[in-house]
Amino acid sequence: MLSINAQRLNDTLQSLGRIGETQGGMQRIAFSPADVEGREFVKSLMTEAGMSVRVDAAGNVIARKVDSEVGLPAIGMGSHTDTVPKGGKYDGALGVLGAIECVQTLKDAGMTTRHPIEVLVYTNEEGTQFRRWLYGSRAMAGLMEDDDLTCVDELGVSIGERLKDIGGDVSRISEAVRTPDEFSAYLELHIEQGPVLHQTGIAIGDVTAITGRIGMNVSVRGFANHAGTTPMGHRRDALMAATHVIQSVNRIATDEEMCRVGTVGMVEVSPNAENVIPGRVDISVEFRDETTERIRQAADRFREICQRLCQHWDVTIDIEEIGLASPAPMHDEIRAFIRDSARKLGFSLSSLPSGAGHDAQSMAEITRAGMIFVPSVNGISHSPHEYTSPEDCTNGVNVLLQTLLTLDSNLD
Ligand code: HGY
Ligand code: MN
Ligand code: MN
Repeated sequence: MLSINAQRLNDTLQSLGRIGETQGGMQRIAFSPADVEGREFVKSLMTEAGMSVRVDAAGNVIARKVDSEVGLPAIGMGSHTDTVPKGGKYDGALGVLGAIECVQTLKDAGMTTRHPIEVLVYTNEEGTQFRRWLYGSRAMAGLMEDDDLTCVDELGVSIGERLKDIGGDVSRISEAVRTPDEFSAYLELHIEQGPVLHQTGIAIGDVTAITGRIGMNVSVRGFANHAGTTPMGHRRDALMAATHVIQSVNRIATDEEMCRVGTVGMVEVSPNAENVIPGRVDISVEFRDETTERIRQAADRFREICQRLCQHWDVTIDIEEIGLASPAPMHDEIRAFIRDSARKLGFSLSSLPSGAGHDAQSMAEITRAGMIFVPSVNGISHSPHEYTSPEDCTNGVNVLLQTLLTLDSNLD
């Protein structure tokens, strides 16, 4: 059975892992010079694998290989190369480099496919910039919202400017939309980013569904005043109120179990001086769950609590919803092919949901999508301690290759 070049895969993973690497972890933030360098490296591998490469208006890198003129829809594979701040080397990178390794392996073996193959590298999957996560894949799936075209970052630079840095063009973003007839299926290989596979000693995960997620920006406004002269009873302390807002996010997900997880990842205090009572606090809030209604119920409960806190602390609390990624079940037919491939290769296998979001949840809107997971050691991810062994990476890419080949011979 055809198998990939494990050494070459590991080499490319380590090479990409050196681009944007810092003492504290990976910093290949979307649109940064390191992101651009990482994209150029990946484009060079795509060309070497015999693919034609282009960048769409949303900045997505699209590599394509057509062996036959029959004109079938493409089989897509891919992921992202941008990272979170202080992130790991495998999140996204494995899916992109694994897909390229499959195409290179077919080329080395002189094998052709009935379907065109596309390898896709999506823009700003993490949403670290502009807080617009799954940006490129949502553009491809026709899921752009107004803010996606007009947002500006913390330096006041517009998304239009940033897209130009990676070859995109916000004025033509509708041209990035792909239609269902262009794809026969989409596969994404990804590290699990959770503990299940590693804890149970299972080699391959067949993903059942990808979690939904709501993101909100919460601004708590009080009144900045002198820390020494303002009596405790006369304060409108935005940070004191914010501590209760933050506690409520945790309580909604834990004690009240209204959704699977709730997280506050960013807090910005203003004016952030030790002798000034904080006048304003900006907080990021996200809730995730397998169903939209539970996500909505958590968000509604959160709004209710914030209303009460306003009165108690004499502050105002503005809640801006900045995005909702719908939960996405993976396609049964594609999942069956993934499980078959894993069994044919003799790997242990289990089916599990994804607590992380992925570009596959955008692609599931336009084609049959499936995801393959490999273990994350101790379930750690979005951290410099993120690690998946070379053997597990190789296993995942071999399952990706076998699934690609069976889809190619069985679909259409
Ligand atoms: O945040 C996520 O779920 C993904 O890693 N972008
Ligand atoms: Mn990812
Ligand atoms: Mn991630």
